[in-house]
Amino acid sequence: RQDEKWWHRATAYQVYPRSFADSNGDGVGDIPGIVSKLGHLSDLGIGFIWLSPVFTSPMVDNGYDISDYRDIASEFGTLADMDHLIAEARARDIGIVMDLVVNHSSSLHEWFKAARVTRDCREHDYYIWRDPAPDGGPPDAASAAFGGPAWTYVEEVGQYYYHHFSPAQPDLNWQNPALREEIYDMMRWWLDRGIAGFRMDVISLIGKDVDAGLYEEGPDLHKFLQEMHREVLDGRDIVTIGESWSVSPETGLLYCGRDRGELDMVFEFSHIREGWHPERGKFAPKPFDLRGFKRALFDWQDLTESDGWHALFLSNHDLPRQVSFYADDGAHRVAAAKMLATVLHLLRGTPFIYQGEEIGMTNARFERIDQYRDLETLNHFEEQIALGVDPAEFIAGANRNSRDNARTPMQWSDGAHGGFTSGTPWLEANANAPIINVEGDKADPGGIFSHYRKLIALRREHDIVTHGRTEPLLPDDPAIFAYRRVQEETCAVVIANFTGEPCDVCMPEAVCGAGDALIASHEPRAAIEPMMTLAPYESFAVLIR
Ligand code: ISL
Ligand code: CA
Repeated sequence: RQDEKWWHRATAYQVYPRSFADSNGDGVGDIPGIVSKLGHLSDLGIGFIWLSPVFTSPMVDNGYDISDYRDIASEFGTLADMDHLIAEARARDIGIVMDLVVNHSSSLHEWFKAARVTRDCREHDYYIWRDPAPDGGPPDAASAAFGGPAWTYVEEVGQYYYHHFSPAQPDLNWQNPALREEIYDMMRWWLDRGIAGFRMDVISLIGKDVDAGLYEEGPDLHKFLQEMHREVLDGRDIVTIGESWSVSPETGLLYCGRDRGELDMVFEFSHIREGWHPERGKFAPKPFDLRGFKRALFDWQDLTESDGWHALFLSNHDLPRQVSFYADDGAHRVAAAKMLATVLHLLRGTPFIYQGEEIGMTNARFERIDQYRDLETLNHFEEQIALGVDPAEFIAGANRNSRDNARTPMQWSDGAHGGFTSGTPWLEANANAPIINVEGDKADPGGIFSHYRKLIALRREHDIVTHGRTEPLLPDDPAIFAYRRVQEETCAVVIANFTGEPCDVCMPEAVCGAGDALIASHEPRAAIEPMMTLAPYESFAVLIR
């Protein structure tokens, strides 16, 4: 295939450095720790790592607040450590994709430090400033994503600056061409060090027009992405993934259409939002509806069938553990983890695994607010309690959807703190680390790791997994996730029971037939029969020629 890129056939793995592996016992994961675990990742068979931010940062938002884009946070290591990681990964055919956080910087970045003392410097205009309202208050009523107003006043300059996230994350002014050139130059500097691409944090926000109240997918978004492509990305064999909470099937191909000259794919969240309460947000409970979830994923399969590309994921560092959120982290945990992997990895696109997912790590189940570390959870707790919400109800919601669920230390062994650190971890390890850990799971041929390894190999070995068309099956079934992939005369049928009960499935005649077992969570199945009974969370795929 002439137009095939390396990342079409690769599976990605997200490393959240703070929680991955601590090499020096200070309780914080680091780059030498990642290097020490590359064997685990190459065993799994992944093609590239998405590395959450490792740049110099005061860590108000765990590195999504960068104070020096050209250096490494001292708690994570040095630039030399980073170069070493890039080289060691490359030696195992693994690319390193870095996290580009350029909607905002840290308030401790040199640019902002200069910008906040006088209006008469180049850097002042690198940020978004507005005069106070006539009453001295903020220019408008916009609120910030992590709580409180989106505007903060700075005495010295007599103006407010805009921050979509916390006050420690002032938004960069993309309208300023000199600022854009600073960013492009920094991107080229990293690419020249040999990285394999960028994951672009909240990139859909950079074209905003704050005066018009347009933040997501603002008027200049695609103009800037095209400029970035021309200035930095064009002609390099890299991969780019933009994060967008607002992208829809209507706007998806504007980012990743092949002739657009923008990005290769986008992380879109419509399937994730299906699990959130539409008005009360992520901390309020809502029953999961498989039909809406399937519709969201199939819509994107459809959208990317002949243009663009689908970034496939259920988990990341901002989301709960998938086995806890969508399925069962108790009695059926192993089958449930395999089922989620099967349905996602056999879709068309590039799958992203979040660290620990490959062994079925679960939500944290903390009991007290002081066990949490994430500013989003802590700020929302304050706000909600002030509004009269019962603390126990909030903790229940946080146990379901707090970002810290994904951030507890990686569970490597049954040792103290899951073998993550010899010291005291910055966030408590999950109490189930003695039972759920890499060593234990890998020792089991029926374990989750080995299931992931097979799925990753299937994508590399079978053209149909990489390129086949996707046809939803039983779209209205509330319990079964099924589809088929089709390429010329060949098809692969994927069927999964999304429930903890045995389930009878009635398959359309046209997709039935005998073939080869591709993968199975229970007894291998080599045929699709008109009537089948699936065990709780059973999943499998059959290749029919
Ligand atoms: O986590 C969220 C849902 O509660 C989002 O609102 C989140 O802030 C959004 O996904 C943007 O995320 C990205 O940018 C943030 C950072 O905190 C996240 O970790 C990052 O993935 C600000 O840089
Ligand atoms: Ca450390």
